[in-house]
Amino acid sequence: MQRRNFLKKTGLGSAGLISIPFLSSWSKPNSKIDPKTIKKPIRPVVVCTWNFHNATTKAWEVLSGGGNSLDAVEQGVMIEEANVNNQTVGKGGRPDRDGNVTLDACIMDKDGNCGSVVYLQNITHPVSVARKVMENTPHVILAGKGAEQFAYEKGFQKEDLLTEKSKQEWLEWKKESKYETIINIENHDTIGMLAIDENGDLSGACTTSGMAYKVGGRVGDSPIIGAGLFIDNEVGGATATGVGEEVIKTVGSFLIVELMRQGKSPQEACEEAVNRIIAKNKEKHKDFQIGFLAIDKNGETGAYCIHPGFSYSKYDSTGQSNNPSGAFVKE
Ligand code: SD4
Repeated sequence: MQRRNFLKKTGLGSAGLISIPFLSSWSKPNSKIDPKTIKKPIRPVVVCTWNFHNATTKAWEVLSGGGNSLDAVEQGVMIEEANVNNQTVGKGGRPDRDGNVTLDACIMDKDGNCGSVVYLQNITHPVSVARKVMENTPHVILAGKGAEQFAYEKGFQKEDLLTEKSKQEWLEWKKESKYETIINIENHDTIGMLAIDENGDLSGACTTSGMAYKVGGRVGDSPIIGAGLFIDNEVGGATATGVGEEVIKTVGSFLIVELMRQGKSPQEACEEAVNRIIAKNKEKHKDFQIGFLAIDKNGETGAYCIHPGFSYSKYDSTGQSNNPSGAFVKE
């Protein structure tokens, strides 16, 4: 609504129609594009999973200052990695069943370069280690001790990530040691962020401490390129939150980007990805939360989830909003 008003005010709505170069790469050679359906791209723009306003605010600072989308998503998600009150990301994250906080993160740029760390311990900013993997090594993924050693070589400091709060909750959990996912509590708050800078280039990042009290060694979808995050600068990007096992099985973020390439809107693509998961888990899906968030090259966004409660934060030139695109909850 806010954006519509802005477009009206600035005359960028139906009047300022322009052609979009990327369309040429995925439209069929003989297909006719109605110029009336082509809107001026919204840029810069940033979106992230959940209500992480501080994270989108930081990313927006970078973008509105002329910064690129890669710096924006890295610096944006770092806010939550350092936020000890977020018990699903970075420092303060809930530990695995043995009391170890193990982090997963990845980052992907406009050229399809990507870096990822899995099962990383003692480092508050896994996304920045992932970026170093992308930029300073010929590899994509570093795991565990090797990733940690690499981080120290790159100057990252060793820190104890287990806060007193998370420790006490874990000790409480240990009394029963019963593992079950709890919708909207235990698997909540992973941050996946997607941004388009003023050049129209896309980047994304995703970072998490994963499922609370997971089996030691477990890695979720968040650091897996194509599952927790995927970016294609010609088409758009997608990211996921929730039960990572199900997202990995459907390669959810890649699926959404490919569906957008075939012409689906971000909203339709997210719905299709969620519905495929539901179709494979006719009863089981009632017990888990999964949310997808997507953006297309035009800056249009969409989101969908299995249970109510999923939200996302968005920042563009019209300002900041939460759940901006209306209903997206699958009951
Ligand atoms: C995982 N997808 O490790 C993550 C958890 C998550 O909000 O998204 N939490 O499976």
